[in-house]
Amino acid sequence: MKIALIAMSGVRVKTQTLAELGVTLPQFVNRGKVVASLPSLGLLTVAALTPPDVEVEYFEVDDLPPENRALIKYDLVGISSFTARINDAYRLADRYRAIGVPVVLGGLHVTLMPQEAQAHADAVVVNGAEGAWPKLVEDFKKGQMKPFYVGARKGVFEPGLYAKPRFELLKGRPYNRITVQTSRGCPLNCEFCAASIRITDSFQQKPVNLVIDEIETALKITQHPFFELSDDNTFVNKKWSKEFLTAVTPLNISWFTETDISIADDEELLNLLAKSGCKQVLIGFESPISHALDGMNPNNWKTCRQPGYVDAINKIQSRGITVNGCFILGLDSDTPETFHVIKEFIETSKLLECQVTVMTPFPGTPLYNRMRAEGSLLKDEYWDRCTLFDVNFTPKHMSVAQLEEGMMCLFKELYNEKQFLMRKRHYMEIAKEILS
Ligand code: B12
Repeated sequence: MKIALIAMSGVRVKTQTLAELGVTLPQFVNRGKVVASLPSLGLLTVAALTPPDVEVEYFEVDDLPPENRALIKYDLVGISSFTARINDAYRLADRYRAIGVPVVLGGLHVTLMPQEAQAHADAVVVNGAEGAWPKLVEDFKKGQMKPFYVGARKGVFEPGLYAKPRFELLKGRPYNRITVQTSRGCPLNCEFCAASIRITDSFQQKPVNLVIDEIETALKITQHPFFELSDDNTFVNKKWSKEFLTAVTPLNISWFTETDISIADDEELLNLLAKSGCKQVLIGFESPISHALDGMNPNNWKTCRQPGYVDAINKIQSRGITVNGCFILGLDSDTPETFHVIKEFIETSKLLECQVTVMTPFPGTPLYNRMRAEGSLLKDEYWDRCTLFDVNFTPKHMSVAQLEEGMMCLFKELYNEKQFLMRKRHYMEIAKEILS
């Protein structure tokens, strides 16, 4: 038996002017090119959960010939997609089914919209593939595959459920970056968050020895890869974090991850981080305006932390770790003046990099449900606009056009060579201090 696993990868933006202008700006393109080639860790995990007597092949959808009939030789096709490309995924699934190849759909979007996905699949898997995929394959072999499987929402890193992603499926492919996951979920529980928090009941942490083993395995397959941890928030558990940083340091790798500003409170952690090969941390500041953060987290965590943003950036960057600060445009209290405030903050805080995106109601998030109830979604199920760059709702204190234009202007102001050189110069001043 042979299974084809297909990743709907790549970066996306729907709005034509944005595609032409916004995301063709220098810096944006650079980052886009680098990350666009990231493999699907979800499917490498699905592959690992497949019984060993079944052959598995991994594909990036954009590498497949337009007529995918070659894949007719596969007994089963599994497709993974995020929301932005789910309609492409459905079309692909429909094509396979039309030629008699059964299709299974899974992943973040499918978990949150299983009924929608069922219209395009022979079987749908919700939550993690752990706890569902092995059974599905066994059922399929017996000709008894069911239309719906429920995967695990906890214990996914524990024996019996955990499977080491099959990095060897990437051998010979041109990936220069590899993702490794150390945790699922995040206790901050931001209203807009559409990441792995939506497929887990509570924060789940992978034991350090398993993470190190995965990195060592990936190192054997690709030449000097740069590692990206695909966590929602890596350093939630400070004890685990210190153990991990101590264990990863001797591997001599370069890596990047996503976290929150609480790491700046812990000198010991920052020292370990600086030695560990971590080059950059991505932090969701969301807004430099305190009241704009009200109600974002159940306990207003980000509002309370906002006064400490600049100090935290200084502390982290002064260790030689750059901070990529994330900001959201179109928050409830944002007005046309907000764009300027964000630009000012990015400049004065001396962030080396910034990622500015538009507020996006992804399916299954409390934000989506609230906006739907308030009637502010431009269209129900506007999935191809769930890219973080395309506006798909009416902001409270701006028109859609004002938000789009403000975003476009801000992009031009931030993502140009002059700004980047300025940010780099700021950072080099810090770096000189570290060396002296
Ligand atoms: C790495 C990453 C990427 C890589 C993706 C590589 C890939 N093909 O997977 C790249 C850089 C290409 C990327 C692109 C984009 N991304 Co991205 N990305 C991530 C990131 C950081 C980690 C994802 C990951 O590896 N998770 C770990 C794996 C193990 O989890 P998983 O995929 O959920 O898989 C598990 C289950 O879902 C299930 N499963 C998954 N697929 C399948 C399939 C089958 C058949 C089965 C049975 C089970 C199953 O089993 C797996 C194991 O348990 C997340 C943020 C985060 N912290 O999660 C954002 C995230 C997924 N990205 C996001 C977005 C918005 C985008 C873009 C739209 C950005 C853009 N404008 O271009 C594009 C997507 C475009 C597209 N092609 O659709 C959002 C998606 C939200 C959503 N609901 O859609 C996230 C959550 C970030 C955020 N800010 O909200 N991204």
